[in-house]
Amino acid sequence: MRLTCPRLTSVQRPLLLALASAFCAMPAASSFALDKPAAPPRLLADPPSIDIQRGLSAVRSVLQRSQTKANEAPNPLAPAPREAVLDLNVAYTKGQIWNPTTNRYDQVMLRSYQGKEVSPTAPYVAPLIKIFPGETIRITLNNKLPADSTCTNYKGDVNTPHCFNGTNLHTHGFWVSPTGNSDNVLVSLNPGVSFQYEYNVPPDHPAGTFWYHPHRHGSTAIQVASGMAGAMIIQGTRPPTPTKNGDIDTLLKPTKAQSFKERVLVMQQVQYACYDKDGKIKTNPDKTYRCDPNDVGEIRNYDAFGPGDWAESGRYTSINGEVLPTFGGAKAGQIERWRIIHAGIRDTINLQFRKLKDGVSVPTGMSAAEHAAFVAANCSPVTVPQFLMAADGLTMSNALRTDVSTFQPGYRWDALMVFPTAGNYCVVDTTTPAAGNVAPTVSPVELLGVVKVDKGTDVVGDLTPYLTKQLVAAAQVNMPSNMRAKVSEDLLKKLSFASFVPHPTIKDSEVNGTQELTFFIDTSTTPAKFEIDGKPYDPARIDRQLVLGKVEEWTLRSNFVSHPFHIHVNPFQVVKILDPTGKDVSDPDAIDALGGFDPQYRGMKGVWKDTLWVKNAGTTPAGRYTVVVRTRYQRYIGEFVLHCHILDHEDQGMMQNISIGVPDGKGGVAKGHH
Ligand SMILES: [Cu+2]
Repeated sequence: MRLTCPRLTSVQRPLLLALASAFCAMPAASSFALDKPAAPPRLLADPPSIDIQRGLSAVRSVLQRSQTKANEAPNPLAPAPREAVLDLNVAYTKGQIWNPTTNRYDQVMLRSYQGKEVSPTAPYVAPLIKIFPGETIRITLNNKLPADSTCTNYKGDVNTPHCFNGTNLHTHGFWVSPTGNSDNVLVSLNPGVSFQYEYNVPPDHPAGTFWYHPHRHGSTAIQVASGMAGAMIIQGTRPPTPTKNGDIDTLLKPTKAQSFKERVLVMQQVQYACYDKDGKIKTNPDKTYRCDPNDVGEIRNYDAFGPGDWAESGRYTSINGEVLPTFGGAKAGQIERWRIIHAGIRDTINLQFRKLKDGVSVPTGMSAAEHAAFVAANCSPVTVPQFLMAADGLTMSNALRTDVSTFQPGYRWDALMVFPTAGNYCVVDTTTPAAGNVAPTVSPVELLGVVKVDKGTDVVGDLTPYLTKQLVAAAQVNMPSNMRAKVSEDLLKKLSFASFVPHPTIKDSEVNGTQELTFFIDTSTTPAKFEIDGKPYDPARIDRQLVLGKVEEWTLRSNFVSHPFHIHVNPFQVVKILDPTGKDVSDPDAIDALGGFDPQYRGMKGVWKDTLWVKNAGTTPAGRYTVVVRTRYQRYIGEFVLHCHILDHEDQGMMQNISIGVPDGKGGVAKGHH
């Protein structure tokens, strides 16, 4: 077998070069596990798109008909203009999940979203919903799960997981009303209940990558861990003008030179288990979960959502419901937009792309530990860089070039990818240090899939100038004539997307208030208490009364391990992230050649997000980082929540109610009188 050394297409650090030459020098015989047969490729597609009835097209068809039959009345059931209407059912679904360790599908029965669009072979990812700014989306959610007395007659602690068959819907990252029949997570849909949500997505809503999932306090984690999550994409059609920023989608439209292929990836961690007759989880001698051929995997309760349990289970992160898939349709030199969503709850994903040795396929029947050995032996240590262009759906002011992108639960990154030459590329979840990981232990290396790249135009040399040149060429074709020069000049300045950033930077002079928040897990009690600011969640308490129109600086900390902070409605902008010694690790230039930077925080300064890791390198205040963000309370009033996005922490109390009210003119909130 002939081995091809990876072409060094990017600026590489000396250490990586040394590793790469060692890799190239490796004899073919050291390739791992070549005696095992190759796994059948499961080609990955985007999640199935849901069938949306659109008012505009419905109106158009009525109009067309009226030209021929002038007297025909319009269909009263047709959606109104600018409405997108769809149905989602929630039910138990029998399906299968590929198990690379046993080299067969495991049968499973899990709560899931159902519909004719959902793939019968990969049902544990919800359908993709694509809409436009200015549309009203009506989603009828039908809870078809079986009756559950812990929803209707619950007497226990609100922070003990319960009502596993109760549900509701959250549009994560949407900038819409949090109340009434909009993005209101304080409603509960008990089994048998249907409810129509109405999301009025304003015409000035940013385009981008968002997602949806259940958010009923008490069952959020068990449902999301069953695969109940889907991508929600707001498609951008607004070009930038000299006075108004536009959608980056208008730059990334197909041209003769570039297709700008888009992919949607929903990454999930479905932690199903099979039970013996005594109700115990079946395991292998190495403690990984075992399902025998006639078993049906389930997620019965929260027992397995503890620290380290995900890695111990031996389960695999799935992408669009498939484990270890092959990504087809890529071509050398083509720029692709990858919309990547972390919809899992129990593991941090550190994504890397590395060339697979020529002639090597992924063997079947590898254990989790063997996966790490396979990656070490066969995936080049030289990474294909990712050019991150949107954080949590929101276009960034500059592309952030990185060898590894860190996904915490709830995070999204849109990455521009260019595979320089034909061949196969490993999609790797590389190791995470304990403080950077949900677990919180060092996470093992996992192979998530393989990208098959066909022959195209090879890119020789550094990818940054290539990408810049291609984007400038696209700007010449796709941008309005009065914006071509400006957009091109920006791109030539370190890949700046200045004309596409949706929210203006919050200046020091704008800030007129402060908030502080501290996560904590009190392990001195049994069960442990999951707290924010010293208190577990109380549905009857408003933890923060905020005033519409104010702009506040929030300081976020954790006194016990790390937690991803998520707030509904208004996104926030990162100001600084100080490590325990007071050093700001969010600067884009906080790099040194030996990895002396924090990959999950580098370049976060100035970035807009809705979910952010609040790190503590230990279990006491001494290990805590100080995360400073700013946010504007704009347009929407009402009660909503902030919480930890390790969703079993949320279900157990790591959540607060907040309320935004209309100002009374005296610094407080006006109350109506009757
Ligand atoms: Cu947490």
